[in-house]
Amino acid sequence: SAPVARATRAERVTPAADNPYEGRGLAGLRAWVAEVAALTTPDSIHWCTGSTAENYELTRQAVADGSLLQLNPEWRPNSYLARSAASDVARVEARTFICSADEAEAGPTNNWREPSALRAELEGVLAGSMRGRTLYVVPFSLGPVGGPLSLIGVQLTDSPYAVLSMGIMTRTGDRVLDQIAAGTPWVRTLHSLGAPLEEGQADVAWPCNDDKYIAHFPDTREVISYGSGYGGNALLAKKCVALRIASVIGRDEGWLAEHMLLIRITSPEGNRYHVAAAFPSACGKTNLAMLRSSRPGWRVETLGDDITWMKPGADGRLWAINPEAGFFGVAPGTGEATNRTAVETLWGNTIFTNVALRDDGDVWWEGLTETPPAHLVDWRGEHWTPDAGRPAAHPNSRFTVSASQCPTLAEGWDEPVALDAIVFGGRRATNVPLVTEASDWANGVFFGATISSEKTAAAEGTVGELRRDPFAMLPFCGYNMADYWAHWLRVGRTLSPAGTPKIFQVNWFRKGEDGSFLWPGFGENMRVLEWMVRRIERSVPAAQSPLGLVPAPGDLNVDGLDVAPDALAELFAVDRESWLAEAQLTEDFFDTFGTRVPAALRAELAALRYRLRQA
Ligand code: GTP
Ligand code: SPV
Ligand code: MN
Repeated sequence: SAPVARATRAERVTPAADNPYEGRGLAGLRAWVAEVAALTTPDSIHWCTGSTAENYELTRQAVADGSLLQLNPEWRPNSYLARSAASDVARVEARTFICSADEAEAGPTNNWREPSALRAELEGVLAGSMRGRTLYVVPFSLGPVGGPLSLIGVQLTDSPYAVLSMGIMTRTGDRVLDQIAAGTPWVRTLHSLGAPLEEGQADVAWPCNDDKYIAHFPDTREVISYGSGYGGNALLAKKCVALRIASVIGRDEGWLAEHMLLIRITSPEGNRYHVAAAFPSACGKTNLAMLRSSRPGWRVETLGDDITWMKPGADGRLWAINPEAGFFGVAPGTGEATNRTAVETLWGNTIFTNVALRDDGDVWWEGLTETPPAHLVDWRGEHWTPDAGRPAAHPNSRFTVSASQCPTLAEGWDEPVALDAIVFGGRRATNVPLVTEASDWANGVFFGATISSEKTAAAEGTVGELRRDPFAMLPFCGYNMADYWAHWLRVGRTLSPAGTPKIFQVNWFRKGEDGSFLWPGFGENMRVLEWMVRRIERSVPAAQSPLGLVPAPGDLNVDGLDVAPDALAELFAVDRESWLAEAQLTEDFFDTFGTRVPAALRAELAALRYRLRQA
């Protein structure tokens, strides 16, 4: 097994004394639940066991009360559609807070709030907020229960939808309670929809509140979320714990919590390689994680599609797991031609959110089929025809499904794997080449730190706007981003030279003058992975570009590919003037972090400018 071990309590930075509940076993958990119940005043408390019978009963109730719509079991067995409130469709970054004691520790990219002040504000809104509802206690494990890189927590929530989704996305239930009883440290997360029900008041299908808070207390490893029932705002194990809180724990314990997919590539020779890749939200992680190779003999298997934790092992390699147990994937654009593996994964046992409903009781979204059905009920519940002039599914509509249903799930997927490569990418219509290889770890960290990407529908805001999204972690890093870069550099120094993963940058989204994508993407991305593997194997040399190493002429296999030679040239074109302008923007960006920016990254920027200025 992998030479990685979990930090012991003694190695943890947070002393148990800071947390009045931790280390007291179930008594500590019960004390916290009682305190939250006294504040939020639910009608009842339900301790989730994670059993099939419980899942059945919760689902039955949700269908009965109209919060879930059962799909036609003939087409989609045990599958459901949830339609959210129109105002609650994505992560709310402006209402996401990092409440470290010291403002500078949260850094300029996070919204900081003074912890005790925000705690007091939250106590105000939480008071009585679960009236008329049930408080569910959901113990969860990120990573296999008791695994070497695993972390456990508990989510308290008044949302049955969150309970059912957490049951898919994480390992839940009694076996986690056993861990708490045994004294394992755990993370507290509290979630309220902020929609109390008065005596006799009828409920709505998607309760929520216009006032939202997604608050993180990194010093006490704690999350409080109020007002939203959607995705990363409400399934607190996911972005809140597995990224924002875990990134802080990783900083303190010497590991990394990343917004990355995780795959295994098998070459025609039968050699296996493990690759983690960070792309911003809705920029292709699930698709690459489920890639169907267009190249004979090459195979990709899925380990994870959104989050990867990685820790240096005693052997000098970087060991990785996917801490999740399911996929919360973007529906639009998922079809037979783009991601057949996802389509097959979704055969049943799936919760769909904000997709369209077909007349035959099945689901549909833009891109599932080329031609839309003649009539649908759209994500808002309104009649829809192809001439409606608006999408039938919300652009951030999603599916929630167990990883176990994925036909390409890698054997032993929940065991740690040693990484051979790390990939960074973004959605860039211009400038960024199809693939570039970093010269070393520090150069790769510079790639990660300088990602910019066009905004997508995964968060509220203007779609298409270019923004910096370092390591695809802009919305997910629980501490100062510049300290996080320093941490990456530090982790790199603990790896052995041979055990250090190669780092690459990719961009599947470059566009030609006519506005269409220059690269076919999806299964054809295998060609880029193939080149990476040949580089890992040291079986091909690379060519130099000012940005880094690129495929030597002929080394990127484009046999049988419908890409014109000038399109290929355009995919790798480096416009020095635009790149010098980008370098200036990078400097401006670095300056927002002041002296915390690691000197190694300043040096990388200087070296890039030097290379760009050479004729
Ligand atoms: P999150 O779950 O939000 O973190 O998103 P993600 O990174 O997993 O993105 P996902 O794979 O769901 O892709 C988002 C969108 O990008 C979908 O509409 C895809 O069809 C599209 N997409 C993914 N890969 C490619 C590609 O190689 N080329 C092009 N043109 N589009 C792609
Ligand atoms: C993302 O936005 O990166 C997602 C969806 O994966 S959410 O869980 O809402 O964060
Ligand atoms: Mn994501």
